[in-house]
Amino acid sequence: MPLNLLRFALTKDHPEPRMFRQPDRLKSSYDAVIIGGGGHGLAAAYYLARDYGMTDVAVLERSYLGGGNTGRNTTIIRSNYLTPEGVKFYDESVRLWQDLSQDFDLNLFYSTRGHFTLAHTDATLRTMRWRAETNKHIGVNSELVSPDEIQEACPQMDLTCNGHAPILGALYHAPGSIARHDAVAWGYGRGADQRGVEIHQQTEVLGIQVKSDRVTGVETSRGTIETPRVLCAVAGFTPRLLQMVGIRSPLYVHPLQALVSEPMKPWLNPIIVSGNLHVYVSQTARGELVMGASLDPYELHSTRSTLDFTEELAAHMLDLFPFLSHAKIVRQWAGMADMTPDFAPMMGRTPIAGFYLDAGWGTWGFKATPVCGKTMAYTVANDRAHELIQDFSIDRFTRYELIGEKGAASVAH
Ligand code: FAD
Ligand code: PYC
Repeated sequence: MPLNLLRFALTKDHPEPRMFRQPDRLKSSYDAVIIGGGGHGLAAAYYLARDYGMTDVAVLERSYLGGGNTGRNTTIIRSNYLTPEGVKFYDESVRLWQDLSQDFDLNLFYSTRGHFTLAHTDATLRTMRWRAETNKHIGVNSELVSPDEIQEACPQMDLTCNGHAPILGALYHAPGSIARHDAVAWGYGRGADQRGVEIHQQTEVLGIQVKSDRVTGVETSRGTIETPRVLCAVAGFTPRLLQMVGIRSPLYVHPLQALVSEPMKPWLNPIIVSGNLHVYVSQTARGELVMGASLDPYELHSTRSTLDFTEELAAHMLDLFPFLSHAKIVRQWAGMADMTPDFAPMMGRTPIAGFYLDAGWGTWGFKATPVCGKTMAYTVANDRAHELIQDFSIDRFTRYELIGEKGAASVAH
């Protein structure tokens, strides 16, 4: 171990500044409280402070920053969705991602790789063509490509999939990217903190006070806070928080698992997704293969991992990449995905005045972190839904105006 590192470890005074302050007490009131210190809550805090000068804001996190789905996701960023509402929304997010490292003065390892969604059946190919046309119409770079073009971009792939699921083509989305998830939480957290927002970790919201259908405060594990505005950005915990304010929603929570291989020399540039095989993979700058699959097929509020998942995923990966049969898996984990029936988010104002919701992010919300922060900050500051999220309001379910995004939300469900 280098001497400097040892010296650093043994000294009590660590001179490096922390990413953000750790205030030792909560105030008795704030202009706004954000529940959830994941990417979405922190991004909203950052834009509230930066764009609207709202700095008397507390972010309350029951555990540690980014420890929820933000730090558990596989970081695929893209805008090749199916519905015009979705494509426009995610496209704005992809635009915002471009400048984030510079805005934060922090390397987010944003890396544009190109994204292939493989089609192994005629039906899938038809959906890919539909997506490509919707995307192009809105100005998003997506196109249908042939097996030869896939093979050229990824010579290691067995396009017959061991003979039992031959690849017929793919949707190719050149802007598809990956990034470093923890750094996104740290960047937004530090930026919010530098502008005066207070970030309180190990602070769980246990109750939300409502009088005459208006939010008045929150009860936390460290005391009660008065506030006229609460933004709830808690992903897989959303049903519990909605219960506190008596709002019903059609959300259901399923585990979503992922795993990572040992580091290897770079061989895979693009991101590869196969809905038919229920598998996807990308290679990080460190050389690890990050892999995932579909949701676990039952509702469960838990982050446990299973051997079933690993075995199935490995089998499908070997269909695509037989040469990986000796690769080692080094870590496995799960997050809790807050799923909506139409695979689109639930965002904006709610029937409780001053209570705002950023939820329904299921398996697809990391890429939306910047645009959610921007649009939710606008919504909280103006008490009016930003135009990009108007179609995602929670009352669409009572109006039966769903946004059918299932064919494009992530892998297959
Ligand atoms: P989180 O990051 O989960 O933050 C919510 C926070 O709220 C948590 O830190 C939690 O501790 C806190 N909290 C909960 N209850 C309370 C309370 N009562 N009081 C205080 N704090 C509370 N999306 C993509 O776009 N691309 C992908 O490739 C992708 N891959 C995924 C892979 C996996 C395995 C998983 C699980 C998800 C994936 N997602 C992906 C989805 C994405 O991770 C989420 O949609 C996104 O991270 C949600 O961010 P968030 O800030 O809303 O939630
Ligand atoms: O949203 O692209 C996505 C995704 C892939 C895997 C999980 N989510």
